Amino acid sequence: MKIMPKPACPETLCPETIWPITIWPETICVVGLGYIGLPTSALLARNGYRVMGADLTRDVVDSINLGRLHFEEPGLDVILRDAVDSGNLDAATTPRPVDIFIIAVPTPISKDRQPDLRAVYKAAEAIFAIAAPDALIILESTSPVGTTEQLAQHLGNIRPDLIQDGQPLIDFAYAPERVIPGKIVMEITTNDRVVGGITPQATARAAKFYRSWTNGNVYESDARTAEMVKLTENSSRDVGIAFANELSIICDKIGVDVWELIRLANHHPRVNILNPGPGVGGHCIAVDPWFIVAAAPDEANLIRQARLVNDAKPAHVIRETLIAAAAIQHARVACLGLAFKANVDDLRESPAIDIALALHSAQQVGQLILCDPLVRHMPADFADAVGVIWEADPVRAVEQADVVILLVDHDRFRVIQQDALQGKIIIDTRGFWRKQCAPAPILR
Ligand code: SAJ
Repeated sequence: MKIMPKPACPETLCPETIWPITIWPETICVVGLGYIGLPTSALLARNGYRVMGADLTRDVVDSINLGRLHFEEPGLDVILRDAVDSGNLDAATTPRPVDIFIIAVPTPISKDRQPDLRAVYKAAEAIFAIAAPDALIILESTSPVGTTEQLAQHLGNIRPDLIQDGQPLIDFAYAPERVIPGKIVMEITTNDRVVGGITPQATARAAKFYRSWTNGNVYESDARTAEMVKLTENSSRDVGIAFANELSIICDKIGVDVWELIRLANHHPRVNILNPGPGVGGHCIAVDPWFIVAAAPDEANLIRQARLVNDAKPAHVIRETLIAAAAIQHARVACLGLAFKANVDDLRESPAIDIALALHSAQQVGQLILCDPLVRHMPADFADAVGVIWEADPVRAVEQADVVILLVDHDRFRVIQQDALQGKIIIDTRGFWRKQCAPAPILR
């Protein structure tokens, strides 16, 4: 692998790459090469930065060094391959000393719904061990308010030589990622950013860095506010989805078509209701609001309630499906879509998986057929499930079913013709067919 020498000035053109780009003098290390860290690394490399990525998983590192993506994300495969071929990006299992470190590791919640920051601290400690004075450490992982300040305090425990007059010699800033899976390449480049350092100098440095390679506005604040901005964005969306999900349950009870209801209500100039679904999945919206609840349990009542409403939605879908299945002897139920949302292959925290698992163990279901054209194999959750059919082709999945439950609105399901749905019970949790055709073949 070619390693580009650190250039003397940012005007140098890189002859090795296909991009007519500027080479930036600062070197970057991104710790955590998942859904955020890898696209960030590849795009930084494309923008002329010399980037090394660090990830604990050997397979991930090996596949990146071969220019291969280890998850699906539109448009990223080519960018990654070019970044590696250019010599601007390589990966290893441990970080190397650089000018700017970015932490992009997962921050899940524990069983008792407390933020689990072990990966952040592990990444930070690996960085502390090698960091030089004047390094900049940017935390991008969604984190509870105060985390960036706490990391700066923790530096003294690992590297007392990097503390002078009680202050860290390293700059620390928080700059949350805000990109949506499925559109990551575009959104990393164009979304506005909020950047907050623990000092004005750290804020200014981090802001300058993001302005050098992204096109959106970069808004400067302090670390605590930037941390809360991120949690607020995802909580706002969760509360909005909870409202839509609650409406859908109310509508099922009172016999109103929720999609028609929302379509009409949204014609009001100041109403914009989101879409109901089978529940909220993914590793962000279903998790981050709990960080606010953990910090202010007596105050965060609406935020907690929204989480509970969204978490309860899969049970409602299961109930509805079992009522439908009970009307048919040995009912064959096809679940269309297992990912946590449309057009991604990501199964993490997917309500569709929970629903499919519950249907598999229900006696009303004679045969369960699973279909997700973006997920290549039967998910591991069903490894021990006897008698479940994995069907890659949505048309064939529908053909075999008495009850069709649409759990994810993948574009690939558009191949299913209206005629194919005739005579079947359709449970359309996303309003997929409602949104794209009239009259809709909804039977509930
Ligand atoms: N969903 C609905 N109804 C809707 C919108 C979404 O049921 O109207 C469901 C989806 O199907 C999915 C879940 O909510 O199960 C979350 O999907 P999403 O598209 O709302 O969000 P994520 O988790 O893919 O990404 C979110 C984004 N946050 C916001 O839109 C405020 C993204 O910008 C963040 O960067 C990301 O979380 C993150 O990493 O925090």
